[in-house]
Amino acid sequence: MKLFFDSRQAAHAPAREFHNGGWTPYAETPDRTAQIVAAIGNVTAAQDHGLAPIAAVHDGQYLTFLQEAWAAWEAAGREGDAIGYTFPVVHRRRLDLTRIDARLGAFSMDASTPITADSWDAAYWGAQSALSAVDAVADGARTSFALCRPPGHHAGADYLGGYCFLNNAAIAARHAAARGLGPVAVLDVDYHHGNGTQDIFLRDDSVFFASIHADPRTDYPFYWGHADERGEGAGAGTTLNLPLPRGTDWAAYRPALDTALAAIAEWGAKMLVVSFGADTYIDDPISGFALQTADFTTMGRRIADAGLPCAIVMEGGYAVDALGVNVAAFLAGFTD
Ligand code: SP5
Ligand code: ZN
Repeated sequence: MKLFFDSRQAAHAPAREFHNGGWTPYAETPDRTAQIVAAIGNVTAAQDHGLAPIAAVHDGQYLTFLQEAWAAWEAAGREGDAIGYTFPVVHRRRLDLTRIDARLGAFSMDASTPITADSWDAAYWGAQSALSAVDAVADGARTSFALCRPPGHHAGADYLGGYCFLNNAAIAARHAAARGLGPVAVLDVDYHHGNGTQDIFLRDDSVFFASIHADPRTDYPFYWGHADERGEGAGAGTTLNLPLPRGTDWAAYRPALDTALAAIAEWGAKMLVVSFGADTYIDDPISGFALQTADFTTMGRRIADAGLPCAIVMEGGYAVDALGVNVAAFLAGFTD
């Protein structure tokens, strides 16, 4: 299976994040990609598709903001990584404010996703990796893997958050549909709910979104991923949320995966984009599920057995020492 990656994705390295009222070292580190590359090897360079397939998902003003934010932060004389602190949760009016702090707030869902000088390039090339993985499937591969970093599933059409800037899974899904591979379903098996992907496709009946994740009553992102969110308008019924309690092990996880795969088959998907997070691992430092390394192979095999061409995009996973073996274990389920 081909692994798509560009070394520019590793340059994004925020120092710290705001969590539970204090600063803590940033969990989403460049070492994550190094561990995965070391475990899997054989990197295929991502091809540059330009901005158009990214702009097919993301708002133009948001993309401009992402490209300008670091320079504006630096010009304001700030030290360290750019981060917002005021969020227009009630009135998301487009006031076109120019102060960098106002813009950071307008385009963020949290204060734990700092922007550095290298963030735009890293996110851009992560998206190109996802697009290249879709191309591999369009060109006949059964399965391909995009080592996306930074991850993507918390980023909405016009907001960053949860360590994510560009929604790689959504960009891949739209590109797959444009290449005639659809109808496309996105299956999100990261520990956290993929709120950005859900938002992007909430009213869109052309993409089915299914997510298995920690109950948002106890876990980030709290305000999305509850079982009663089923899609809206034309997209009613094309979103499926399967929240599970902390402590969930494979025996409890498997029925939810079967439910998601059955719904995807029933809907009539012809192509699958998998948002894969290894943060469901028992030793993940910021998460609370209890999957073992061998369970990832079983999970991969069950997804493969659904019989759909599949582009896998990397999301979370913060037990860095085990990340390479866990990703390799998941991918092995597709090839064993
Ligand atoms: C892609 C993804 O998995 N994003 C997860 C974002 C979760 N953010 C909320 C939890 C933050 C916990 N941060 C602990 C940092 C320890 N140094
Ligand atoms: Zn996650």
